[in-house]
Amino acid sequence: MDYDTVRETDPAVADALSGEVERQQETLAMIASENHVSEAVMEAQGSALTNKYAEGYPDQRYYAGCEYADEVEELAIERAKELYGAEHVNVQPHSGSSANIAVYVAALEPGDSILSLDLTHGGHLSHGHHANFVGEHFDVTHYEVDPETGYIDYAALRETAEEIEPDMIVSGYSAYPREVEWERIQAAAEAADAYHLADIAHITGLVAAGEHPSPVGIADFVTGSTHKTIRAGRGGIIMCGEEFASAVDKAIIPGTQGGPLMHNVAGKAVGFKEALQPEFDSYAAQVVSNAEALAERFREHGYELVSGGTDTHLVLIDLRESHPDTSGGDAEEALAAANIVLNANTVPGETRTPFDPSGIRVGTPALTTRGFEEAEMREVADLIHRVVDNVDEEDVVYEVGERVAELCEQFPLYE
Ligand code: DSN
Repeated sequence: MDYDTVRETDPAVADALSGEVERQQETLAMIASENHVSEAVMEAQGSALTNKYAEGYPDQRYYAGCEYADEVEELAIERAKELYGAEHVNVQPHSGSSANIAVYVAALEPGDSILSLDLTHGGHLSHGHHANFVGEHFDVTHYEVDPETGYIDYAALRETAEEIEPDMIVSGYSAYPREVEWERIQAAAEAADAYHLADIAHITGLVAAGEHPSPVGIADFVTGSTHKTIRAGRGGIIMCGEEFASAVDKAIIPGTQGGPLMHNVAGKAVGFKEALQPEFDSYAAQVVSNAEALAERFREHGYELVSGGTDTHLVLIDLRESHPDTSGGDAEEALAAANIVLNANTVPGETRTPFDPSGIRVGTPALTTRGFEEAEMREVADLIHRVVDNVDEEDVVYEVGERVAELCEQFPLYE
């Protein structure tokens, strides 16, 4: 990946692109929403389809010359249906957030009410945070996790749903380490006569591989992003029953988007094909085992984990008990200096600010793609612990960085 052709035209950008490949090669990507796609997915995303306008849907486009765009989109849809068992799939959302917005447009009127998880408890901006367009245009109430257990408080959720009778309940989360009980949320939605949107952005790969129960066929709408655990390149997806197909398709185009990013749709098609192979199931199982190994080792080091552990690809560490003088931001910065890249994250009952919260979120999808297994994950937990224990000790950070460099060399990317 030398970007020689880019270099001929634009050495500055070529340097940045090569630098990014090197950065990914030389760092441990532990941001739970990130992954490393295959070279095949990248090639598809960098293809000539970037030139093509294809507003509309296969065989119903507003432009001529869409025969290959149609082929690629049909393949992406067909494969997504096979992966998830969905009746209807739209692969055009530019991102998970765009997918959510389209669902709101398909099902709600401005001013309608949404019940969703609070951002600091693991929700997402596009679920109705007040600083987001969704929070501004809809009447949003938040549910929370149980402060004692860190699990979704399903009983309180249902109580709130029955009390406020929202038009939509949103489930599916960005920083929630436990399995989601879709049926219980669906029951609350039915009791309140509300739509149910399940946003599986983080766990698209786990759901596809059967490592997490699927909300498809339970919730009215299922959205996701395609670049996280599913490793199908940047973008979004919407799944629903036939009864909502037309509303969802119209909400994407002309409702909220113009021309689809057909090169990204091609990446999704290739990534979905990869996810249909048996090796992907082993990958997804390893992602979860690796997160469990990580969680166990953190517990051995005395860390407080939100919900006590994980069933998924991520672990959320609350530093307040174990390291009261170290913020999530301090930890993120020191770890980045040691080439371990993760993000500071709010935790339930947050007492600091969202800019420098009390936790760190750690994910295993990208390291698992590199070939890390439980033994390596335990060592990574040890390395993180050494840095978090010594955020101001440059020598320690340097030593950890040296070991990270060895691990990265041992598990190369994009050879
Ligand atoms: N930014 C993503 C995450 O890190 O969870 C969600 O879109």
